[in-house]
Amino acid sequence: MKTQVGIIGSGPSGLILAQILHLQGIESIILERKTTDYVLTRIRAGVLEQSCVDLLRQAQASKRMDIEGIMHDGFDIAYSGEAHHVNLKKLTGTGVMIYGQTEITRDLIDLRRKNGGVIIEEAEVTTIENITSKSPIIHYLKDGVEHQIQCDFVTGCDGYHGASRKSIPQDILKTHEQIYPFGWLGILSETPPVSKELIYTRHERGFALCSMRNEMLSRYYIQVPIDDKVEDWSDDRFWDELKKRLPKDAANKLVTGPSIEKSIAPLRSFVCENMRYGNLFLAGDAAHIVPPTGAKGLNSAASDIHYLSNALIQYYKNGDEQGLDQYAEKALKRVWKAERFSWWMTNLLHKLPNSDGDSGSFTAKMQLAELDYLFESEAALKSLAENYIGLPY
Ligand code: FAS
Ligand code: PHB
Repeated sequence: MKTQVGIIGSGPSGLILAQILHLQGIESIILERKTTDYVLTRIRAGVLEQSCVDLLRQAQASKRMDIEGIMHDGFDIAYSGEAHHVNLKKLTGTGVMIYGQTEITRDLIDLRRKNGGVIIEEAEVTTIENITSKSPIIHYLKDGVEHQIQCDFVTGCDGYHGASRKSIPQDILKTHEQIYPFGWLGILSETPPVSKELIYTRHERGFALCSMRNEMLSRYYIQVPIDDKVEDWSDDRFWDELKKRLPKDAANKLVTGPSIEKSIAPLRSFVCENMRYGNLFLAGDAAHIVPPTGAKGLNSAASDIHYLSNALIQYYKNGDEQGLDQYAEKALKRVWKAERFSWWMTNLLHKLPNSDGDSGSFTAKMQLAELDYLFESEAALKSLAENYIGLPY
């Protein structure tokens, strides 16, 4: 089999790229090791930067988002029992869109099927051959049989555990990683959100986040030790712990209900600097991971796809390779700033090792001083706001 662009992974990175290339008449094949039904069971990101919204509109994949998405002009940060508002709209002129990654994936898979695009499901990519040649070959297993696809370019959109990054020779691979000693226990419940906008909470018991997907679908998270198991957390235990971490008025208003999804996500910061190797291009979680605190995971995947799709279109339309040659440098520049912001917000709001409670440690004092400064200085708050809505592409 042959195609122009071989895309490994049908998460948001692979699907958005395939759709934008399709609109330009550039052919691609998506290889996905799971079924698309399985991919649609994943509950992940919820907050979209305006640039990500614009990219989905450019991909003509925003019809349902433009109807069902909710624009938020700000969010709250609660600490020492009080909630403080971050007015994104006033500070930056824009807000963020609340629309679940699962819905984005659903919309893109529907579009792919409608325009006859190929997604080969349950196709596990094992190796990529001749990566530095003009026609790399993707090898994949399906129903126990080995297949291959020859392409001009391979895009590794296969997430942190995918095969593409592992195809880069170890002796040239350059990665950076920080693993946090805690995770996020998240639940989805068919209950009205506790507040109209998000509430990020710093509490001596640990971080908590109140988010949502729509007026009757709430998403909550609490920080838990990295070795906690989801079966250790009954719904009742979760709701009790969440209430202990929220400001009183939010805790009193909280509508609880049965969880329809419950999982623990580990937190890590990770960057692979080789976002290009030969004719293999990495994008999204295959190249970088952030702790979800700053809502930058999906949004950084979007900026990669913006740069990569433009570069591929430039190549196929005018034979110009400049975009491809500059891709890694351009994408990494924005990725590192998203990594910094996510790392900063994670260290600001989570219960960190050697910080026993509010008054007991220097670390906790630094967090509280930073939060006091944030809400006393418009300059500091504007800095947080411009990072949260997303730095320019
Ligand atoms: P994805 O991981 O979404 O997709 C990669 C795809 O490649 C998968 O479908 C996988 O099955 C497939 N694949 C892997 N190896 C393959 C192989 N060898 N062959 C074929 N296919 C292969 N971000 C936020 O902003 N907010 C959040 O709250 C948030 N929560 C998250 C929770 C979890 C548990 C995880 C893992 C991530 C979370 N993220 C969050 C980040 C997440 O949204 C990612 O940024 C986003 O999924 C990135 O999309 P992709 O790059 O497409 O990678
Ligand atoms: C979510 O709604 O899943 C969400 C929102 C904001 C974050 C992380 C996750 O920072």
